[in-house]
Amino acid sequence: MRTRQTVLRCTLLVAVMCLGACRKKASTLGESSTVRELMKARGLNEADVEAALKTYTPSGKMDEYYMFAGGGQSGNVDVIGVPSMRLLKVIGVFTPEPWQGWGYGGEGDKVLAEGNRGAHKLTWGDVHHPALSETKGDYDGKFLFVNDKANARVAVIDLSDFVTKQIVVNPLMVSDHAAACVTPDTDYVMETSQYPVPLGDTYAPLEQYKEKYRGLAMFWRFDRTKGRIDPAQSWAIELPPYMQELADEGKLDSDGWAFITTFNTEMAIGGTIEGKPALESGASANAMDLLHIINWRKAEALVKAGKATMIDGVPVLKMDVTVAEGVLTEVGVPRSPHGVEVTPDGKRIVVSGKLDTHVTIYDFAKMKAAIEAKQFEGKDVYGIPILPFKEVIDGQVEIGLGPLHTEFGTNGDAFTSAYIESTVVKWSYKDLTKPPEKIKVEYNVGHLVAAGGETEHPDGKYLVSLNKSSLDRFLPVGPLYPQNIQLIDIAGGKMSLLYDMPIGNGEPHFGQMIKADKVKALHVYPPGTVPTTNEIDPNRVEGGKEKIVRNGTNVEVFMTLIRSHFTPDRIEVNEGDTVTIHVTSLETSLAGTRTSRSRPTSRASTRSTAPSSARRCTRRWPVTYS
Ligand code: RUQ
Repeated sequence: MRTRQTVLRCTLLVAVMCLGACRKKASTLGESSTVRELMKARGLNEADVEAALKTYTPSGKMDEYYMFAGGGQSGNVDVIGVPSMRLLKVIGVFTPEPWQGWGYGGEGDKVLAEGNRGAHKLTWGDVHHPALSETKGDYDGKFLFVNDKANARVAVIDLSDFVTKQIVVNPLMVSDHAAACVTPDTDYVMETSQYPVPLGDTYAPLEQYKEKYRGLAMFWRFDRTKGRIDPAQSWAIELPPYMQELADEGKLDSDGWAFITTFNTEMAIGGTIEGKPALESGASANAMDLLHIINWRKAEALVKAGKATMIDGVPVLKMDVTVAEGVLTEVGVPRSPHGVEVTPDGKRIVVSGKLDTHVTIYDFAKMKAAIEAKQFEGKDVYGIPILPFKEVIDGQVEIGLGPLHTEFGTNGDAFTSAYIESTVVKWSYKDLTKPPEKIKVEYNVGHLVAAGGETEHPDGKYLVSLNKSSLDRFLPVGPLYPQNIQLIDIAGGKMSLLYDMPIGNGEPHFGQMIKADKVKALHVYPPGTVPTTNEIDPNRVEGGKEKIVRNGTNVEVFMTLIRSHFTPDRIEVNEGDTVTIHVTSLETSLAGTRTSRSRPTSRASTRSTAPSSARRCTRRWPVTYS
């Protein structure tokens, strides 16, 4: 306690000295008393001031990390600066975004349209799990992949301009959950189903659930040079109709493998209104559920060898093939598992069971040896071999009530969210006997995200707890509370809470945090660039060459734009004309709009207020005139 107070006093003193230096005055005790008065007036204690000093980011100073948070049912992605927790951008993905013209007559319409399910136009999504692209198991800052849980879709966002470039629709699933997750070099983006359906666009009554319904793991091939998923090179693995929950890809020792939790091995189908047991209780009857263990590298070879069956245009490895070839194995996991995460060294797999108070740590070497030796303790109803649970685990650690997800720090640190008791629990995957440490979070944490926390080299610096409720944390805004995402310092010995950020739109389900200097965002586009394709628009126009071209009732306008100056600034058309406006932004600099800053930085001086880009919109001209 004494040492802590000394540290805090020193921190305060440093703050006071900084304050003094900024004012170009010698530090005096008078200023120190100003800080004390401020603390008193605002009811702050020393811990608050310490937290403030660790997060306060003065005007013009950049954050150390980007956090990309899934925007939940708002269907977009929130970009947040860490440690300031300032919202930097909302990336339009599955939902039209009027302020940035996403889905309002520009090229973004085409990307959104790629995401339609046949004739069914989709204008929203449920974004759960962002995954940053990786090179050799570490985030490379190039791409971000997100899923739409509600409609089984995956989107590709380019981090050179933070624009969504592609949406792919999974033809074999109606909902996904474990997505997106990437292989260590981003060869594949994995998406697994949550709620099983009969494969191949067919119908079967729920009574035929066991025979006809199936889960699926989709391996979307990512073409890095094109920056797009290549559906033609993608394939899938058929899975039993247990409800697939979450997944992770192996790395290093476990590279080439994937792990998927399942929670309805009972294959319950509910039916409360018919007097049958509720789906929830039916799906929680077994003491153990199952983890799928997939040798995806071997599966890929089987697909190339022609062992897959085409269903709705996707090569699918059916269960009889994967079982016969030893590609699909299972192991028991304690009741209703949720998260599964591979440790940074790739040697262990951590599974949390919602209805179990422990995390279970599996040893990949033991799993692999048992698979090779065909050391199984039985088979499931589909003939998939099951590994002996006790033989392949390292052990279990008591976490608390409702453990959901785990992220990693340095030196074997692991952080698990406990939903029911609203805590983040730190433990060691290298020393399972080390007593866990807990920090309270407000309230009901789902996911958590640590800086670099899913890579081979986590940073061990910041952790964000993504809480689903906030109750008494913010000014009341009616019965629907904002979510609360809380920044936690994990760099010191003990975890400490730094900051609360309310999220007043869709629930940021999961996030990924990357060192800011790894992301090389463009400051300005080459003139004429179409943001959704990064190609130069053939309809771009140079300054001075603007024109209006009439062809019958079709009118094409070739327009330039610099800030609020449009050329031409007047377009005359007839009622019933179809007007297409090609807009080329010629804006290239911020020089004219920069106001004086207290802290100019070299980065800011080259910034542009608007990207120089081409945008096209076609619409029927309004038929009413005033
Ligand atoms: S999981 S219900 Cu991310 Cu905890 Cu979706």
